Amino acid sequence: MTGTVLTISSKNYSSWSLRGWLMCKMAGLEFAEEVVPVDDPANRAELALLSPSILVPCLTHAGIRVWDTLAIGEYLLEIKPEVGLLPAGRGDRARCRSICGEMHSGSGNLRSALPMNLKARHPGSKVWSGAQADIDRITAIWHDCLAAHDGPYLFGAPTMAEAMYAPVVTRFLTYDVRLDAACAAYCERIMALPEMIEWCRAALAEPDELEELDMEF
Ligand SMILES: N[C@@H](CCC(=O)N[C@@H](CS)C(=O)NCC(=O)O)C(=O)O
Repeated sequence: MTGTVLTISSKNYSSWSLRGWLMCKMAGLEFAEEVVPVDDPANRAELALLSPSILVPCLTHAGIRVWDTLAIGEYLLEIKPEVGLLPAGRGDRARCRSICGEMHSGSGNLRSALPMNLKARHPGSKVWSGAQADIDRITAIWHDCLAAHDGPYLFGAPTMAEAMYAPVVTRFLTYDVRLDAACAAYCERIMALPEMIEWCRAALAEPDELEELDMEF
């Protein structure tokens, strides 16, 4: 495949693929998707050729390969500075980068206890205390940002923060996490984004769930 390509994996399970894909869509980048299924070990060899980290997402643009979601976000900022993937003011940009970084390197308990699975619904799920601490931190971030900018998104208009937190939104829905009105409304807003509708539709159309992937992924 030539031209601009985003290598991703399952739309049902791969939260990092969703983040990278949303960023590219939000930036208005024209790209082809290369979906590398992860259920076949042979695909790991193929993935190794496409993404040096053997992880997805990986963006190939103008002969340049960018792997790692935050690096893709920063690259998009360089090639599409006019799009506003980060908010306008320096302070808000710093805050946006900080909460994106916090998602990128943190919330490990949430990620392992509540793996992304768009097809699944677990009403009344019990959330253990480690994951609850991550949920409390994330909802505190959302409250601060929504209050500071009067919504409707974390920095007023959508930014890369929405892409970073979108998979968390889907987890809250999958695992029936109890949220207050402001956070529940924010989740609804994210799920109503046209890009999210497109992604979720494709995820639901994927072949049946793979039990072994019902874990941190
Ligand atoms: N820090 C990386 C994380 C990427 C990552 O963990 N990707 C997972 C999918 S969500 C992956 O590629 N897994 C492939 C595998 O385990 O074979 C990023 O920001 O892109």
